[in-house]
Amino acid sequence: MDISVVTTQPFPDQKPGTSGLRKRVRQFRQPHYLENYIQSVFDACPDLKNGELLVGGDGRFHNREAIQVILRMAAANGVQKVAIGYGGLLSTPAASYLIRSRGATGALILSASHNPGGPEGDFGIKLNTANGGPAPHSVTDAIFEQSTRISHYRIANGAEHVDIDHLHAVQMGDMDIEVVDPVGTYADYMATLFDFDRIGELLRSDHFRMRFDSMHAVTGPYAEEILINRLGAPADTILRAEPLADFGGRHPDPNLSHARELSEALFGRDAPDFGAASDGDGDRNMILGRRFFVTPSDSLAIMAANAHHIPAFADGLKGVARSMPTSQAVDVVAEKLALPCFETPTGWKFFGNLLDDGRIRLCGEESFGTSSDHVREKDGLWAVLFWLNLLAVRRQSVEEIVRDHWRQYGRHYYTRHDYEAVESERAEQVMARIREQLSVLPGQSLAGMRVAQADDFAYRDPVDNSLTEHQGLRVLFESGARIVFRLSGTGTEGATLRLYIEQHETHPEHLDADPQELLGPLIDAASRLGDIPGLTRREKPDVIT
Ligand code: VG1
Ligand code: CO
Repeated sequence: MDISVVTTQPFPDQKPGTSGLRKRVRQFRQPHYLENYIQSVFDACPDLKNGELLVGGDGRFHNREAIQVILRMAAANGVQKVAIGYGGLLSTPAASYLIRSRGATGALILSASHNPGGPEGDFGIKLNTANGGPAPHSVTDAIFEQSTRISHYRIANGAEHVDIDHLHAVQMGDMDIEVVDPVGTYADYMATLFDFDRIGELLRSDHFRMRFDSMHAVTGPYAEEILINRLGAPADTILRAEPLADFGGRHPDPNLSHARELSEALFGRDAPDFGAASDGDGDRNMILGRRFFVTPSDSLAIMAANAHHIPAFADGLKGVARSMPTSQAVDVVAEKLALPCFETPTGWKFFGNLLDDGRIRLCGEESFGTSSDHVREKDGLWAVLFWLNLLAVRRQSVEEIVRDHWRQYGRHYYTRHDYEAVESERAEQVMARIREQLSVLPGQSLAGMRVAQADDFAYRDPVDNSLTEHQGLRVLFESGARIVFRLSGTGTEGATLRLYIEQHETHPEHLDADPQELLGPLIDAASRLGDIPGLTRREKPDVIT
C-alpha cells in the first residue's frame, strides 16, 4: 500500500463542543480540514488503532465522501480493522451498542445530530471510546491540543473506493474492512430489554394507533425493522422513513415545529394515541400523546417512577441522573424511591462514569434525550419502546399517565427559550451581566420569589474526581424554582443563548396552567437580569420548547 505523508497547517477552530466537532459542510470540505481532525484523533487516541474501529453516520450530505477519506487514513495509520455501517449508516445509540457488543476500540460517528444537513448545512464528527460513550473531556482536550500543532497527516494513495453498500469484507493494505448491518443486531438487543409480546399486541390491536417520525434521518431503517417487521405495526405508522442526505430540506430536530406532520396528526382530528420522533442520528426522542406533549424532563421522571413495569429494570434502578438544566421532576421521584440522584453538566459524556461505575441505570436531559445503562448514549428508539411498553402494561393513555404523575409528585412547569445565532460577543455580554450579579442575588426577590442561591455551575465527578467548571449560570429560588443561563456548544454560527426556566407546583388546582403563562414572571425576570433584549437586540426567542 502506497502511503502519503501530507504536509499541513493547523486550523484554529477544531475544538469539539458538547457533542463532537460540528461545522458547516463547506468548512469541512476545505482542503485538509477533515484530514487534520482525523489525524489529530489518531494521534491523541493511539488505542483506537489496536482493534476494530466503527465508522458510520446519520447519512447526511458528505457522509459517504468522509467515510472513504477516513478509511484511507485509518489504513495509513495502522488501524487493524474498520467496521462500517451498511450504506454508511449507523445511529449513535447503535454505534454505542456495537462498540460494547463487538469489543471495538471506539467509533467515529459522522453526524451533526439535529442540525440541518445538505451542502449549506452542517456536518460533524463524534468520537466514542471503548466504553461506548462519547469521549470524555480529557480526550477531546487532547484532540484539540493535537489539532493546534499538527504538521502532517497520513493517507493511503490510490486505494480503491470501498463499496459500503454490500455486507462484505475487504482489505485495504493490512487493514480489514467489514460492512456490517447494525439494524438487526440493535433490534435483537431491544427485544431483550422490553416486553415485545405485549408491545406487539398493543400495536396490532384495533384500538391503538401510533405515528413515528423518522425525519428522513437515520432511524428509518431501525423503526421499520422494530416497529413494523418485528412488532407488527401497520406500515403507515412511520413517517418520513427514508434517510436522505438533506433530511428532505428540514431540520432533523424532534420538536413540535420541526416534526410538523407528526404534531399536526397528533393535535388534529382523529388523532392517533401515541406519537414520537427522533433526530438526525437517532439519539433524541419526542413523546406525544393524543393532543398532549410530554416534556422530556417529565418523561425522564415518569420513566423513573415506572421502571418496575419494564423487564430491563426488574432488578431496580440503583440511581438516576439528569443534566443540570433538566427539570427537577426526576429528583422528586428519586427522593420518594430513596434513590441517589446526580446532577451533571449538559452533554451525555458526563453520565459515562456514573453508568460504568453502576451508580445509575437511568438518565436524561431536557433536550429530548433519555437512556439507560443498556448503552452509553442517549437512545431515541429505546425511549419510544419504553413508553410503548408502559402504555401496554398500564393500559392508560399518555395523558392519563402524565396527569397521574403530576397528581402524585406535583408538576414541574418547564420551558427553554433559545436565542440562536446571536453575535458571540453579545451573548458573552449577557452571560457577563448575569455573572456580575451572582454574588448579590441571594436574598433578593425576583418575580415575587426569594433567591436562595446563585452560582456558576461546576461538577465534581464522584468517580474520577475531575472538576468541570463554567457549565451554566443558575439562579435558585427558595421555592425550588430555577432560572438557568447557558451558551450552547453545538451551534455552527455565532452563539446560541439558552434560557431554562422551571417552577414546581403541587396544588391540585394548579396542575393545568399554560407553562408560558405560569412561568411568565420568571421569564421576564430572567430577561431583565441578562438584559437580553438590550444586549442581543432580540425581541423574543427563536425557539421555545
Ligand atoms: C445540546 C443539548 C444537550 C445535548 C447536545 C447533544 O447541546 O442541549 O443536552 O447533549 O445538544 O445532543 P448544547 O450545548 O447545544 O446545549 V445531540 O442529539 O447533538 O448528540
Ligand atoms: Co442527536
